[in-house]
Amino acid sequence: MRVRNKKWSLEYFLEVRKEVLSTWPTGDSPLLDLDTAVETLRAVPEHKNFALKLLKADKEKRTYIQPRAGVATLQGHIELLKHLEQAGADFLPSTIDSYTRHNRYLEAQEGIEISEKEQRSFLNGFPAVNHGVEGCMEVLKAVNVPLQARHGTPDARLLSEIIHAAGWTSNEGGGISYNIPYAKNISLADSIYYWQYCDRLVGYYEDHGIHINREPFGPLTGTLVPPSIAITVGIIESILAATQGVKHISVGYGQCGNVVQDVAAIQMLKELTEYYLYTFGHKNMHITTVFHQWMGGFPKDEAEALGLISMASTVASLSKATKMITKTPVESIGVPTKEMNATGIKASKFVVNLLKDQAFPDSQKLNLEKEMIRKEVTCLMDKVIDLGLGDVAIGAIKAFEYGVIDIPFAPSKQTMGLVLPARDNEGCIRILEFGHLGMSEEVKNFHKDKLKERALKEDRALDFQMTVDDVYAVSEGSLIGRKADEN
Ligand code: 8ZB
Repeated sequence: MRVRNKKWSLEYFLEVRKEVLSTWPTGDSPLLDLDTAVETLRAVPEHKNFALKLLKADKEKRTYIQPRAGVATLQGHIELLKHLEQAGADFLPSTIDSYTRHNRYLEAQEGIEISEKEQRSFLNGFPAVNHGVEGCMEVLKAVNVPLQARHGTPDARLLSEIIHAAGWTSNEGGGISYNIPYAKNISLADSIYYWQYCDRLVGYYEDHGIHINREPFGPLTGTLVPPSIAITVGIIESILAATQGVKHISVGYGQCGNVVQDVAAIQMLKELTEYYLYTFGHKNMHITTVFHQWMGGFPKDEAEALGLISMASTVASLSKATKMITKTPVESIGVPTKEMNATGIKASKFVVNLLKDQAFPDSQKLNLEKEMIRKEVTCLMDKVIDLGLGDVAIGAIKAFEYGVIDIPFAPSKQTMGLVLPARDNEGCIRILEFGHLGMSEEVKNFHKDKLKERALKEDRALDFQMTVDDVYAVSEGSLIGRKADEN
């Protein structure tokens, strides 16, 4: 197997780099010379450095806010980001379009051209590769907060080169989290290899004294993903990144809906990521957390959507997540206008500000959820480490192959797809069908008992229908997809 969790040698990295930069004309820019890029990044002021601003948020114990946003043209994108900064975004994104995510730069180019002609975006994001280092630099120059690329790209090597050389100091993604939820049949070995490259690039910059943040995509499919599965993937990707020299990592998590479970998950996400990194020999790491506002189906009504956004903001604040990714009142429709995007930011920021001096209190219930997450993650990580004989790259690939790690509702054939989640009587996400998931009998029994409690309460069968009802429940105004008469 060609993928191993070993740091790439500089020679090997530079050899592959030549090939990567030759795949599209913008890879030819003199700004991609590594010495030049180091100088560019060194000149980025502290307040526009993603990693450093996150450290500040972490110190202040505040939850900073970041939207998603991206359109096809350079001018349109700059205007959009300025608008969102004005609305209160602490960090800015550039959401990358779907053609670029699949390395289809020719079609992205056509998208830019028609968008310029028609004066509206014909792409669902910002095609950073086509705009090149020079274009991405203009975007950074136009704003006063740090910039990150957010996408869903299995092979983001050229994209990563371009954004970092332009001074963007964060990149979202990972070999698992930007494959399984986003692609149908790209091998995990390939996507892990591509992301080792992206991480090695960041490692190169860190070796030259430049701090760049990396963020595994925590929510995965965004649909009833049990917290321990999401956290395990974040830990694996953090270890893979740290091996390549990454120092600043934000691990993410998508809101599940039960407040206690969500707070427990954010706390354990940080604690367990730090624990495993330390165990694997990575000492001076900077770990922060990201809370994603509800990633499942949204209510159509804009006021209801804002209610959901405000609830998410409450939980993110109380959990002390370092950053929160916002949604908008038109989530159920599609890509938001800049005005709607700003509305989501303002509502979120208002709640976060009100709650900035409060934290969720310790309780027995919180501790129980935290301990369950610890047990579950330990089961999965033990299996991954065993399967890879200590190598988490090999272990992760095998774990997915055997279904020992399995992500529900994914389009990818690279995950078994046997796991079925459902909510318990208080709305915590539990596991109804384990498939081959590597959990202990103790864990399985806990989940079964919790789900039985709910089935009993509703006088219904414990079956797939429960999962289906739960998938749609939030968009219809309840957390738990109870039998119709109990809603
Ligand atoms: C996995 C992320 C899905 C979310 C939003 C979707 C959804 C996608 C854009 C965007 C603003 C864009 N999203 N592309 N939001 N501008 N270009 O990502 O609406 O909430």
